Formats: sequence, structure tokens, C-alpha cells
Amino acid sequence: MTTILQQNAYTPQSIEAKWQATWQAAKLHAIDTANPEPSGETFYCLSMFPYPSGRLHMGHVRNYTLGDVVSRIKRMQGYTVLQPMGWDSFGLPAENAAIQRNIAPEAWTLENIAYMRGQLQRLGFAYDWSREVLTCQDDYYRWTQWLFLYLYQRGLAYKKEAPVNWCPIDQTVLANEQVIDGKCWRDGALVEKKRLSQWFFKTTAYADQLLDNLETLSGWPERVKTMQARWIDRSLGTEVKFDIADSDFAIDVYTTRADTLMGVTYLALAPEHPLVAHVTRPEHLAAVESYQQEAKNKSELDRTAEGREKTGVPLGSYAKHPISGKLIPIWVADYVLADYGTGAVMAVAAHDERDFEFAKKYNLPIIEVISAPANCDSGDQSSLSNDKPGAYTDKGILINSGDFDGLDSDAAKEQITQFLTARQLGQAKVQYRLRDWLVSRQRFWGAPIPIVYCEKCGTVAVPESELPVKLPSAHDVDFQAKGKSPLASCDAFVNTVCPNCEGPATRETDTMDTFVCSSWYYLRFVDPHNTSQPFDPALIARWLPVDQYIGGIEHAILHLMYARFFMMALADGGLTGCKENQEPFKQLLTQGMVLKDGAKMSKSKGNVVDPDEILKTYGADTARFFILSDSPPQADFDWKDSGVEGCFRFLQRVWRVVSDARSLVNLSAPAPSILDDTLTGNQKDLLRMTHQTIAGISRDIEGKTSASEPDLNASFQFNTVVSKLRELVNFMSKHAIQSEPGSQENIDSSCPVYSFAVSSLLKLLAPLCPHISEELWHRLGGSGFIHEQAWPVADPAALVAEHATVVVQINGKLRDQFEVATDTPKEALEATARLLPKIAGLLEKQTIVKTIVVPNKLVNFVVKPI
Ligand code: ANZ
Ligand code: ZN
Repeated sequence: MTTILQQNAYTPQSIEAKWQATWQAAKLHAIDTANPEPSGETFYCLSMFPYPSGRLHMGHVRNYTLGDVVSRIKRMQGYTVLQPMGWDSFGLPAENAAIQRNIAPEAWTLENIAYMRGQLQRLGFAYDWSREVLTCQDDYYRWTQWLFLYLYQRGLAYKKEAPVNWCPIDQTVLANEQVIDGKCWRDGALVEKKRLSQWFFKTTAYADQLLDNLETLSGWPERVKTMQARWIDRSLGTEVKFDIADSDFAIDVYTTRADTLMGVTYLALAPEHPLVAHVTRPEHLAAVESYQQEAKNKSELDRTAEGREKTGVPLGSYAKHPISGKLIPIWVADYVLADYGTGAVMAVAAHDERDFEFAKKYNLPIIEVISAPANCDSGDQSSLSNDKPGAYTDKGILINSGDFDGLDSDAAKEQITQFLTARQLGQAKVQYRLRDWLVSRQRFWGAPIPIVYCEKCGTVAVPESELPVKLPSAHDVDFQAKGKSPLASCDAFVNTVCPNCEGPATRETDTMDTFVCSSWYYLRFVDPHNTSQPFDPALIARWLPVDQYIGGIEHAILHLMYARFFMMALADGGLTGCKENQEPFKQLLTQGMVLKDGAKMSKSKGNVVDPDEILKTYGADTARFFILSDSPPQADFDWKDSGVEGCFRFLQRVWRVVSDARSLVNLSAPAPSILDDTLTGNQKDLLRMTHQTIAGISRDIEGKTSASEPDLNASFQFNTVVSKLRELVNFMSKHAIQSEPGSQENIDSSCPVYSFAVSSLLKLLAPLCPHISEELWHRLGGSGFIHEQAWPVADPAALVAEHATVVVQINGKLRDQFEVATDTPKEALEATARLLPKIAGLLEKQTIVKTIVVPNKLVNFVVKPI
């Protein structure tokens, strides 16, 4: 007996590799997007593709397990499922490896991909590997360049000056990641800002659409939508023109509080404002210029941080108030940002915190123009009172504002804006915090920008027929060329002929931000081998939007915004099949972090659990099962080594429970019916338990209670799926025995009910733990692959409990209870309750005023003494 058991022990190492190879050979996960199964609907399940850093971490394992489980379930539910994988493989670390260890970026990247691809394969993910894309290869970046030109031709890509981080020692541009505490990562030199002409994508052209469409994304977490809305941050305000005294210049300011116009006591310009040079009085010039110099090296965050002391210097000149004509001083202050609004503010010290602090510090006047409404109960907190200094920033009633006195803020905003508009001193204006996307990078390992500069023709787009503009070999490039970006050090790359006039020309030497590559990869997966266009719009029409997108919350803003921008811009050109197809991701799941004993897993903390170790010791199925088990996907997951052990033991148990019954189970037997009167009570209990597990698991996954709309926060609850599977296996192992004579107590493992329980268990477990399920399925003689089986469906009749416990109350107080068949009629329940000895005794000498009966639940007698 023991030898047989040992022979049949659960050894994931041997079965997992075997099935991975078998599935691969059978092309089980490959699909033809041009011809999906005619019978089924399509389902596109996408997990954010990784950066090939070298090894997978547990966050990847979690992300990709979630995607794989969803994909496998959908397939079992009859959909044609597209689940691809690829590599976001341009980027800085490859270039750093080149600088530090003299490895070519491409070699480093491909090596990492080879290793990580192996890891993904060992985890058993059902990817269609024939669709793998590498963004760093020219069959992909050729189309990234094509898309750049598409945007350029539509006026959505343009060049302008913008600051970069500059290391004065290396004489090179640094990426933000290479600036640590304001210093260069290599030599610690203080990083300076330098202005370079760079490429931008006009994301602001879609600001309204990016914002308004959020309302249509009912499958996205509220949190992500809020973050996007805040990032775009549309505000409706007024542009006001202030003429400068003794000069022909005027300063436009942007304000959301036109109602406070009569309280303006100074103007503040951003240090970069172009008018500063023109309106500064000679005697102030030195101070102003040195202030501008200082501001140059501060980050935006630094300048606007709350609580940071506000600074500024006066220009010595004055502006005329557009209504009162009073002269007000003009200052330069770095809390005003150059690229928001007009880069200038009308300061209202009494009603804006920053202006208040500034006015206090430099002794500028403070004029109150808004008073809290009389019966405003929240007003006392923020109102300007004598003993509590600060600005009153709420809306209110206008005072000290001449003709506008007595209006409330909203009415005043409108009337003042109208007043200014009529006199050409202002106009209503919409502003966004969203900025255009700076896509130029002064780096080697990225997609070259397909533009050439010709002395005669100026800026010229590389014609489509000349794409890709290939990266030169890393050997021909100086990664740290002084004063220029790496590509500029390669003459063979730089020097070219103008496509227009065939005269000498030079190439753009900036490459694209890697976010550009990842803004359209989900489209390429649908048509990855197309050599005549980036993708076929007809296929995009069929497969997009992605039905389920899964990834980290760290991409809630930039990546998702850029991907949405691309999709909208492509839709406008008809490239997404139709104009309506403009949102890339229908449903979004953002998974939580993987922690270890409460702290984030990270190299610096030394608490990283290597997926390879888990794979070696326990196998992929345990790793997958465990990573789903502890918490819902949206929440953080706390890794505990003991939890892994527990999951491994559970799979061993599944193995035993199923193997023990091996010779008795018949997977092709028809499912038994709960209405079959030949079943024993115990058999009916197991049948009911099986159906309840099927129903419960389906509900946990879909997030549906009854037939209602799915509740996003209640879907993908794989942790409760795990516990329901555990309960079913417990139940089976407690109640099942070999068919032995004289044991009527338990369920005979040879009965159809047991076969049904086993086959349901394997199908429900298959998406989570595909290898063990497949192995057991085949050992039991199942036909085909388990992933080709239909997802089990619960029989509603079997979900109804056979017995109900009815409680009996007297005047609402619990007095007794009894068991009845479910759906026993009300009259019978009342009669049974009256006859219970305890109740009968209590009802003596009482008059029953009323009886309340709830079927299957309760009988309540309302009584009063006779
Ligand atoms: C006068 C005023 C009075 C303002 C008041 C506020 C309160 P949001 O709502 O975020 O769009 N502002 C305008 N341009 C700026 C810039 N380049 N840098 C820093 N601040 C700037 O913010 C609009 C408000 O931010 C504007 O309304 C302006 O100050 C300031 F009681 O104008 B306000
Ligand atoms: Zn030319």
C-alpha cells in the first residue's frame, strides 16, 4: 500500500514541465485573431508587459497569475481568448549596464528576456507565444516611428524648448531617474537645468475627451478615474488683462476667482515669464536676474510645495487695475509656474493662502472683498477673523467691490467676466493642468525619432518607405559623449541625405520616451506580424477595446493616459476600425503590492522572495495558488512562507483525494440530478455542496449577486475562490470512502455523485492550478485537455437547501426552533410552532394578537395577557 502511494506521490517538478511541453506542442494557447472560433465571442485579456530587468519579481507573478486565471476561465466559458505577452524592452537600465559593465544594451536586454521568458513558461501561463513582441526590435519600432509620423502629420507632434537635467561634469543630459537628491547619480555633481529644443505630443488636444470619456469607463476603479481627472484638472476661469503703466506692454493673468478682482494688491510673474526682461526697472535688474538664476535649478515640486516659504523680488514697475485704474506693483515670484495659465497671477492676499503669506512677508496691502455668508455654519473654520490670521478662501458675498457689492461669488464671477469682455480687458477661459507630453530623450536605447534636418528644407519627416530608422551598433556610439546625446556621437547615423532635395542633412539624435512604445503595444498584439501597417484596422475593430487589462496602480496616470491618447488619435484617423473605438481598455484591474511580513518586498530591504526558489521547491501550481489565496487582488498581499507550505499541502491533499478514487470515478458519466430519489441523504449533501461551490465560485469571479450588474469591487475575489475549493475538498475527503460493504454512513466513491464532484473540482481548480488539474484529469481518463472543457454551471434546483430551520419568537423574543422541509406553507409552520411543548406552555393565559410568519425562517407570536 505505501509503495503504491509513494509511486503516486504529488511531484510537481515532473508533471509541470511535461504539460508545459505538451500544451506548447499542441499549440493549445495559439489563436488566429483573423478567424476566431465562429461559435464563441472574443475576449482580450491583457496583463501589462514587463520591463526585462533580469528576473521576475513576486509582483509580476501576482499580476500574471491574475491575468492567466481570468483568461483560462473565459476560455472554459466558451470565448476565443487572446492572451499575449511581450517586452517593454527599451530603456535606461540597459544603457547603464553598457556604461558600467561594457555590455551592449541589446545583448543585455535579450539575455534578460530569454531568462524571464523561461520563468513565465515555467509558471505555466497560457500565452500565445507566437505573438510575442519586443519593443526594441526594428520590426516593432519601425511602427512606433510610423506612429510618430502619423501624429506629426496630424499636427500632434511638435518641437519646442524645454528644460532638461544637465550634469556639468559629464556634460550630459540626465534622465529624472539619474538625478538623486538633485545630484548626478555617477559623480554627485549638482544638476543644472538646461533648455533644449525637444519633441512633444499634443496630449492637451484631447484634454476634454480624456476627461469626459472617464464617465463611460464603468469597468475602471473609481480611484484610477479620480487620479486621471485630477491629472487633467480642467478649470473654468477668466483671463484678465492688466496694462502696464508707462509702457505698451500688458500682462494677461489667469484666475478662477474673477469675483476677487477688486481685492488684487499686486501681480506676480513666473521667473521665466518673457515680459520680466521688458518691464523690470533698471535699478531692479540685478536683483531680478539673480532671482531668476536661482529659480532655474529648482524643481516645480520644490517651488510649489505647501508650507515652503514664498519668495520674490519687485520689478519696480506697476500695472493698472482694469476696473479701478489703481496702480499695483509687479513682482516676480517662483511660486508662480511658467507653464500654467499665462505664467502670471493677480494676487489677492485676503483670499488666497500663497498670496497671503507673500503679502505678509513683503508688507503688501491686504484688501478683503469676500465675506462669509451670514448663516454659513462651515464658515467659522476658514473665515478671516482678527485672532486667526489667514486667507478666507471660500466663496461668499462681495464687499469693498463697488458696483459688485452684495453679489455672491458665482454671480460676481459671471458679471465681472462679462464686464471685462465687453471692454476687451478679459475673457472666459478653460485651463488644464495636463501638459503636452515631452517625448524626446537624449538617450541611445530607444526608438530613433524619424526626422531629418536639412539646411534648405528645414525639418523633414523620413518617408514611410525609409523606415525603420535603425539604431547604429552600440560599438559605434559613445554613451557619454561630452555635450551631446549618444546618437550624436555616431557620424554614420547622423549624416544622411534629405529625402526632399537629396542635399546633405542630419538626423534627429533624440530617441523616444519608452512610454511611447508601450502606448500602442496592445494594438500590435492583435496583428503582430503585419509588415505593411502597424495593425489591420479591421482586426482592431474586432478585438479592441481590451476586455480586461491588469496591472499595477503605479501606471494609473501616465501609461494609461498616454495609451488612451494614442487610441483617440488613431480613432480620429480611422485606424481603430471606427471612430467610436477610442478607449483602449474596457475593464481595468489594478492589483495591490506584494509585501513580506508587512513591508514592501525590495532588494534594499533584503526581503525579496525569488520566484525561482518557490518554483524549485513547490512548483508553479503552489506558487499560483498561494499568490491568489491571501487577499483580494485589489488589496496588498502579505507573503508568508508558512502560507506557501499550506498551499502545497492542500494540493497534495487534492492529489490524494482524487487519486484514491481513481479506479472508481467515471468522468463521462452524466451529471446526477438532485431530484433523483435513489440518492441517499449523504449523496444529496455532496451534490448540493458541489453545486454551491460552482455557484459561489462563479459569483466570486464575476462579482455578481443574483442577476444584478457586476460590482467591480466584488469581482475577481480569488481568495474566496481558494477557500471554497478548500471546503469542497474537505467535504469530499471527510465523506468519501472506498466502496466497502457495510459503510452506509459515507458516500460511496464509485457513485456518480462522487464522479461529478471530482470532475467539477478539477475544472474549477484548472484555471488556478493548471498542471495538477491536467494531470489528474488525464489519469482519470478525461478526454481532451482540461482547458477545453466547459466551465461548470450550477443547477439552481440543487442550490436550494432541503431543510430549513425556523425560529419561534414570542413578542420578538427567541423561544424555540424547529426543522422543516423547505417551502413548507405558512399555515403548517404556524401550526407546528403552536404545538411545540415550550411554546404551548408560554402561550397559555395569553391572547394572540397577531402572528407573523416568514417561510423558511420564522414564526413570531405577538401576545398580550388575557
Ligand atoms: C486670483 C485668485 C484669488 C486666485 C483667490 C485664487 C484665489 P486652479 O484652480 O488650479 O486652476 N494661478 C494661475 N496661474 C498660476 C500659475 N502659473 N502658477 C501658480 N498659480 C497660478 O488655479 C487657478 C488659480 O491659481 C488662479 O486663480 C491663480 O490664482 C493661480 F482668492 O487668481 B487665482
Ligand atoms: Zn532638403
